[in-house]
Amino acid sequence: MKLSGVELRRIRIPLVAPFRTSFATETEREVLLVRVLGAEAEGWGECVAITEPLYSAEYVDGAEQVIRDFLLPRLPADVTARALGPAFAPVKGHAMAKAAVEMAVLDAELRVAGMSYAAFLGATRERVPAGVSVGIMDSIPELLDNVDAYLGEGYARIKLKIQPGWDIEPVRAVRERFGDIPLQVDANTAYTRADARHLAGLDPFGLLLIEQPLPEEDLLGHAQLAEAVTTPICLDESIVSARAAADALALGACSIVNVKAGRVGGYLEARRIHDVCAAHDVPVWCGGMLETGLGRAANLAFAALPGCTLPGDVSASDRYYARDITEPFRLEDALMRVPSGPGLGVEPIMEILDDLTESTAVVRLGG
Ligand code: OSB
Ligand code: MG
Repeated sequence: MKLSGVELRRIRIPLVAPFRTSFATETEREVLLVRVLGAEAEGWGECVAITEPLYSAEYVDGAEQVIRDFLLPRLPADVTARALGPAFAPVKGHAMAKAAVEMAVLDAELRVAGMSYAAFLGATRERVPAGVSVGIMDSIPELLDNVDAYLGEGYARIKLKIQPGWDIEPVRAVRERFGDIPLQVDANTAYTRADARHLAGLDPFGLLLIEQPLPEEDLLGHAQLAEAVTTPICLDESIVSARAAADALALGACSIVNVKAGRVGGYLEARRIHDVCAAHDVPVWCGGMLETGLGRAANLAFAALPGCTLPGDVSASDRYYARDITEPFRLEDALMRVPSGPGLGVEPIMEILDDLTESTAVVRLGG
């Protein structure tokens, strides 16, 4: 596929409510969108990097610069998503930047081929259950009200963000009020190896998993923690590639894997991680980064793979945004429908998108 140019578009989109994690309180997302302009089709990609380098080393301004200065000049004249891995390999890191370009190229490529993301990835379901990630709140009553509302809307699984000082008590309160619901927690690296005994305090609550308690680099620490607690360990930040996933499993650092295509350089690598985990009978679920409808469409395709046996952080549009940039995704009878049209199966609504756009730059390519 020959491309005439690539548009790098920055939007700012308000969240319906502040989303507080151990590393940031987000009230809006600054999103970088990548639009590839092909002769037969265009394609859209969404970069999941956030404003500041607090989740991982990447951040949105850096991702934009890396795409413009180091990735676009490396695009083959006749580009396919499969060719991007080798073309981008000399550039170290910057998985979210690479993933955004891959997502757009794959969208365009699949539109030309008349194939959906879901079919391309090997999805086996048309609908998937939805989990919801619940931020840190100012009080337990506020948390319980939020969880109550999400359960009422049909979410199949609740994930509580935790950090030191907001962990055992919120979990206890949710269990006491809502009983045996599917419940898990995410620490975003907020603990240390010295917290093993404290984290074992979560064991009596029968959680599905604890996500990323220790720093990204600390695979050995997670393996040691897995010996000290009965709650299954799930890794998010640490799983930066299929090789990292295989290493983590070999070390016993986790028994469940969160996959985010952005974190691992794109959907092709995400699919490889899914396959590594499936070969080890390790459950996978699709993580989220508060994506707009574009990123959500691709996440839903991934969440429909056979190895994604736990509900993902793939919630309805209105959990994040009052006005999404695509037709909103909704819960239908407590399930999310996986897009089936060519490519992502959704397009941005240009009036809304233009309204939210802060800047647009077009890079012309040789083709
Ligand atoms: O760790 O899963 C995470 C959002 C931003 C950065 C990191 C994470 C998250 C979420 C949101 O938990 C999940 C979602 O998109 O619903
Ligand atoms: Mg996480």
